[in-house]
Amino acid sequence: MPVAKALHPSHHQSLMHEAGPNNHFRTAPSAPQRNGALLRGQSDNYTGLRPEAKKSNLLRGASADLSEFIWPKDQWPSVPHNDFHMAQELPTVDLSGLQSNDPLELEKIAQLLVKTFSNWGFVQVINHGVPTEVIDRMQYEARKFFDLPLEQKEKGVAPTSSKYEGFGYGVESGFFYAGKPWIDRFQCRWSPVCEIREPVEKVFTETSDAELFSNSIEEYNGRLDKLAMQILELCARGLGLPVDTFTKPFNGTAGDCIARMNYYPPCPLSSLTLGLGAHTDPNLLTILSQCKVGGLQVCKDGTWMSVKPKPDTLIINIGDTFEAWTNGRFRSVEHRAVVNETESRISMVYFASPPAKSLIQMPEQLITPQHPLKFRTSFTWEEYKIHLFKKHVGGNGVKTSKQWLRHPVPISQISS
Ligand SMILES: O=C(O)CCC(=O)C(=O)O
Repeated sequence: MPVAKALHPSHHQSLMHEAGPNNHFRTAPSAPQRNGALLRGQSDNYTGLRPEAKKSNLLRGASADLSEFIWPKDQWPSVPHNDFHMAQELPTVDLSGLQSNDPLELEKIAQLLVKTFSNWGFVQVINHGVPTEVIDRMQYEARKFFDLPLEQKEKGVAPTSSKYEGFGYGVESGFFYAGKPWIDRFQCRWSPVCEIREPVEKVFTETSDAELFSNSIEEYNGRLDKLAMQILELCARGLGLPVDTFTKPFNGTAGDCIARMNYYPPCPLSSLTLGLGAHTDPNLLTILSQCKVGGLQVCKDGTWMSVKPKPDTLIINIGDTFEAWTNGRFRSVEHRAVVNETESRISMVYFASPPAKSLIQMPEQLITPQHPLKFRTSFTWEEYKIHLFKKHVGGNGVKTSKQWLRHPVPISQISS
């Protein structure tokens, strides 16, 4: 099987590889060549766009020639969405031992997770306990939602400065990076209070459709609450800490958690744009499932790699808060979403964080001569969130806000 090492954009910006029909690699035309027709047809409003894209509110406010979606050249995807021929693959951990409760099995899984979170910041898990039907139903309902006419979906846009700001249907402008992202979205607060039903009831004309959609979100995310707690316990175990180290602040609740659905319609500018720019997640732990179309890319030691969609597999990644909590033992790693010209893609993302006011205290055992203190020893998610939103300027805002976590002094001594 041919193996190609993905090139970092700064190394080879114009060289693109695509998997050919027989899995051989051929050099794809350069981005301007591939997208030339669209660029030349600038006066021809949105020709070349598929109906799925026209149905999305990503075009709201965009100028007719789509140039707002063209990102700076150094950020053009160097690896296409379906190039999975990487020298290494994101490690997979089998969680079936979780059901057995056998301490030896649990220890084995815990060690694997710790190793993977330390090296990659990401892991794929199988036999995770979330039934296939629950994931499939969620995917199906999400697709049904994004397939609705735009004017219908826009009934679920939260008015700015309402308590739902940033939630409901649509992408808030804060997520603009160096270019406009090719993405459509629905998100809601999942806990402490589930705020899904209000926007959903406005969107669907049939009450039964609203019920089905809301029920599937509740079922899916309820399962992920359980999985998130199991992963946190395994992480503590694997780091040699009391098993409840990372779950204690949750105090039996599901914490402060967001449920998001991303929709990336086919994009005629796919080699010049991104669905989501490179970013790390600010929260504690993220659990993602993607449909059968690839698009998630993880930056492994400076090289972008595509994560191949696999049935029944969930992807878990460490957020900035967990990186800080573990004094950097776990890595919060940059990732992004690339788009493609022919197929729409859905990803469903669950963002877990401890309850806003619970104290996150770095375990002393994680500060050693080999691992000197690099992050704050104590903070609350609320404090970090306030800082994040104050400084938030899209993906770059998250990057600079991350510095706030890197103050290895007690919070009381830091002026914000
Ligand atoms: O769609 C994806 O695969 C990535 C989603 C993501 O990173 C996000 O929603 O923050």
